Amino acid sequence: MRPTLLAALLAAALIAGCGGSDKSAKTTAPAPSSATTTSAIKIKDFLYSPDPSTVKVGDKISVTNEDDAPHTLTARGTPAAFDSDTIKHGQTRTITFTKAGTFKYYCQFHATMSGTITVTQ
Ligand SMILES: [Cu+2]
Repeated sequence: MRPTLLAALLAAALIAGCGGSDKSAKTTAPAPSSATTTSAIKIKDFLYSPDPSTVKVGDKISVTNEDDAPHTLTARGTPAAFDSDTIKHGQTRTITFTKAGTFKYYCQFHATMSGTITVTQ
């Protein structure tokens, strides 16, 4: 009886398989391209934007200060992994990122200003 039962089950499975409406296979969306990287950070109203941001090792970011007060974009830690130096109103400084990792940064003039940047390989 066992073989018969198996055959019956197989037949049932085949019928079920054939009878179904055509469920087209779900097309898998292509993986999103690697996270968009930041090429510019704006400082306005004592805020860094965008924040957090992402770059790749070797990338540059231009930092523009739209406030009247001077600012910096300086990595926390000693020695700082990067430092824009003083950016006055309307000025732009370029930072090149040479070390991978996630870095917190701040403004040397305004302790409340801070941000995070991730540098990927
Ligand atoms: Cu500042």
